[in-house]
Amino acid sequence: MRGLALALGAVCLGASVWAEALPASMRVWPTPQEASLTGGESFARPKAVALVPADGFDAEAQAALSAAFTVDAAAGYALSWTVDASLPKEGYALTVRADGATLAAADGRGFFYGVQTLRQLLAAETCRGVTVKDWPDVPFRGVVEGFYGQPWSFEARKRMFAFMGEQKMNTYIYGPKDDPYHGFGPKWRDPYPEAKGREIAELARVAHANKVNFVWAVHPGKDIHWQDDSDIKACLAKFELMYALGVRAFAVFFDDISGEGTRAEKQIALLNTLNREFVRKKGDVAPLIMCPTDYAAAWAKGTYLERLGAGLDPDIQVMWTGDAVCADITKGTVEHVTPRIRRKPFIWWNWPVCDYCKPHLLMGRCYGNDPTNGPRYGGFVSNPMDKPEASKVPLFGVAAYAWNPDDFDSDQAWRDSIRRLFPEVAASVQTLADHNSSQGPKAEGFNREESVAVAPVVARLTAALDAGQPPEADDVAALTREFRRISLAGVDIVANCQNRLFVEEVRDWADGMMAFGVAGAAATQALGGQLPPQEALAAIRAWRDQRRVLSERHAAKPFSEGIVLSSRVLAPYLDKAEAALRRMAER
Ligand code: 14T
Repeated sequence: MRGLALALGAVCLGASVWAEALPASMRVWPTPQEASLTGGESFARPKAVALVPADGFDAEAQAALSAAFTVDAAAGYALSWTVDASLPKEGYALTVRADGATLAAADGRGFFYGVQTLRQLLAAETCRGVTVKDWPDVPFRGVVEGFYGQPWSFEARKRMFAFMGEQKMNTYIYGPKDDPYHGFGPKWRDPYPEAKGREIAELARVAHANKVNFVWAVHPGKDIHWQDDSDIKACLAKFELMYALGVRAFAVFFDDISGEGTRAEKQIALLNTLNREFVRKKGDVAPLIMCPTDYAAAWAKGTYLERLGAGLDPDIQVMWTGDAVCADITKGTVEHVTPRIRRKPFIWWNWPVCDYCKPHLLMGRCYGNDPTNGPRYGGFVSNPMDKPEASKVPLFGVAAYAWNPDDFDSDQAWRDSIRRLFPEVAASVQTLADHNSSQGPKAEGFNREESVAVAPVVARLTAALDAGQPPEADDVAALTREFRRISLAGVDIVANCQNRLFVEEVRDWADGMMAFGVAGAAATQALGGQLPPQEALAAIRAWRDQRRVLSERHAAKPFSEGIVLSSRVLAPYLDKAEAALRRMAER
């Protein structure tokens, strides 16, 4: 929409313009496709709303409305709603005036999303007249719990579904590698133990209450045998069990396997049977999704994808991670895969997953995906960290990108996500996120940016060190200040953050920030001649000792390793500074 927004300029405030023009307190995320201020006086936030007509409104939309406002037939502020079948799927048209609001949509999700927008527009104490026309550019948007390691907890998933509904994400795919009943081993055939089955039923229910499709994935390929149809029957039987628990969406994964399970023709036969004998016959089940064995261009060398493309029923969705396992989703990678699989790819984006770089916290901004790809995607889901609350910062950006890729403002989404998720400690969480986003060297071509604001300062300081020249005083002051910010941010988060589940997840990193920041500030001051090198070396030693303790503490948790802080810019700087300070101390 960007070009249009610029062309129409003053006539209609396009979405990207409007995001800047409105106060942060009135900003809507994900950024709507079309929005404009309608002028008129500002008005006080209505606390009570009368729904007109009172009956027949989408049940989940009504629950969302009741969560944000007092819904009362006698209230002076009316929300009038009508069905408009001409509006796009999941889209809505919303007008907010001083004396009331109108909402039109073609389907339940449209009404639900309209209410989510209304809630944000009326969040500030003073409101303005606005009209919004909005719809998603990508039909399926969400999360694939598809990582190795500690699966998310039952409680964490339910909280995630509420967050996803607010962010207009409609798809959650259940596929943790370490749930043996999902598969990736022989147990995929077995029914869940009763208590686990009840949890899945409750998860499906809570997902649906937030307009999220709960997609249950099976991963049968590690030990599947194709000699007879017994494993096809086993798969159908497992789907029936999951259906009985309330699951209405399914996927089959064939990633990260070798041997028999990888055979394209056999996979096609299984998928088409599930599609024809189960999905289509049920009538109330969402389109089947499959993750191919060759899910990235780096893997896909033979004719496997072409065979899937020709053989799979056209209503089966096929996943794709890009040119590599972890990669930016470029126009090129989508254009590479689309003709091969003969359908739009359903993107499995491997960010911010950290199962391959466990000591790192990935809290950076969402960036790198092509803004024009929206119409080219069948779906877009993100594989997150094993830390669900911390993942909400990256996922907020993913939700905004997937809803409206060409109006996506990466930096704004990142900063707003932190302000909205952690209002009482936003500056400190921003500092944590500023310096903890890189996966370290293991990410190869996909290493995320980190410490962006101070990176040039660090570059100048290390260049001076290498040249044996004294550092600039301004650089010393700026970096010292940033290290001090870091040392206080961790303490602030642990002491004051109201989301204690988040604190639990990031505790070992946050606890390290004090000693790390003190060491960095001391080292920088010593390089600037403001502190004896011995004192800075002692602070660095104290940080290294503490990191060992915190790493051991963290590694004691299941599936965990140690912790690493600020691996891309600041930790290498500290190593370099330490070596230089040793030489200074010896003189
Ligand atoms: F299914 C795929 F799209 C996929 O990404 N599979 C796994 C996934 O479970 C994991 O979370 C992700 C990130 O580590 O990458 C895939 O797993 C791999 C990838 C590798 F390149 C496992 C080992 C590898 F060598």
